Amino acid sequence: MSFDLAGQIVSTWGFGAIPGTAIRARAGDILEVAVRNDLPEDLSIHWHGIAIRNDMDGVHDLTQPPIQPGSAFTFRFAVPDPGTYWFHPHTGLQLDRGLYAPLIVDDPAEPLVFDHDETLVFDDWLDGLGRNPEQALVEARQRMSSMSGMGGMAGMGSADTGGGSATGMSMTSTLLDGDAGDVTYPLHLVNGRPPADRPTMTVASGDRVRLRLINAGSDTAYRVAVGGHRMTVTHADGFAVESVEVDTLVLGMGERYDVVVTARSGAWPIVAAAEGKGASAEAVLRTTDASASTAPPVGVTPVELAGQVLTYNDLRALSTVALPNAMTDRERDVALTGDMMSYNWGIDGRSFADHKPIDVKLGERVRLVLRNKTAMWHPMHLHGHTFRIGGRPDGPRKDTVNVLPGQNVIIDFDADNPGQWMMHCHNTYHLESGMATVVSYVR
Ligand SMILES: [Cu+2]
Repeated sequence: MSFDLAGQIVSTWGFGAIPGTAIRARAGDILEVAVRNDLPEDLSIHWHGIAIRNDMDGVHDLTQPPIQPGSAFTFRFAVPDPGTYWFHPHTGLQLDRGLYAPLIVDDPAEPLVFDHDETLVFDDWLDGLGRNPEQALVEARQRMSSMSGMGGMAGMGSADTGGGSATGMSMTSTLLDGDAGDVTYPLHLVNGRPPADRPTMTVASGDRVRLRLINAGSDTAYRVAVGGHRMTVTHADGFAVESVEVDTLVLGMGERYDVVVTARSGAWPIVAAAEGKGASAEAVLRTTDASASTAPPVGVTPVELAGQVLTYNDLRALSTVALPNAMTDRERDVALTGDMMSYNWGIDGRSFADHKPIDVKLGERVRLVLRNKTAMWHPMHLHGHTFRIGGRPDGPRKDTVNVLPGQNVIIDFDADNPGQWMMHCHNTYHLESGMATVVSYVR
């Protein structure tokens, strides 16, 4: 499909629009989605964050055969939990084109009060702007091997000083504790639109606006803020948390947050800064009583971006969605590994092609300790389950968690959804380079 980036027309892949049209359902619904593959290569669709039946999870050659070019597949599955989810391919580097869309599951007994319900999808864009994702992977490999030749990866020893720059060799972030990413992007998008064509939301002054924030990027964490406003975080990866107010928050790839802002009179920038990359995706929140000539300048940096940033420690699961107390039945370490020279990312020192599954049994409470042995952060995603992070009883429920260099993160979940489930880094380039394994139900 052709895609208009503020006047630059590129040829890319998408679900008819970029982002694809959101799918909206109610918790408990059975969803039926007919997918026809008009691409020249195999396709698979993964329903990110949904506790789905395994044979609909959309991981080719693990849960089902790929959808071949010219053929079709109809997904049919229940959506048990309300929340903000999304869907995307699970094949190659397809996600770094335009193949992504929101999947919003409404709560029939929604306790949250708001006047507007808006979804903002952030994405790092390079396809058609001088290169494509396959070329970007080649560049990332070269960048890494040249750094290894210089005596180590960027961020080694956490000696970075923060800031960040758009140049490939020094994409660093204090918040990410070092190397911010492997890939440079010419554009960052909100709902498929670059800053030069930023979207505007118009609301009445005083309205409560629910923003569903989704990071559909491939190699970029976004630091998000609304100029002139604090944000009340209400949900993490679709699951409710005790409300917490912050100035800004960071989304790794695959993460979602729902926040509520009470609109102040005026025209305000919504900025998703590409963490450590010196560029942003932008939108505008405008109230109906703002004068028509008022608009924040493109490229503005709201002070809130440098304000109080949400941490995982700030998040407490609402008691209604907290993981029940239980003894751990099975615990094991999971090492996040990488051979920087050859850009072979892996888990427990193995590439996915050579992976050893993490065996679990139905009914077990499972604890995995994710140990990042590399000098780069990884947003780790588990399919089919929503784990609790941090090892504390009120830890937030999530399906994707950022693990910083050298950091250990505990995830706990109930093995209550039998099947073969991918667990992988949601950096598209790390996944394609082997950073994945399988949580495998065994008898
Ligand atoms: Cu990774």
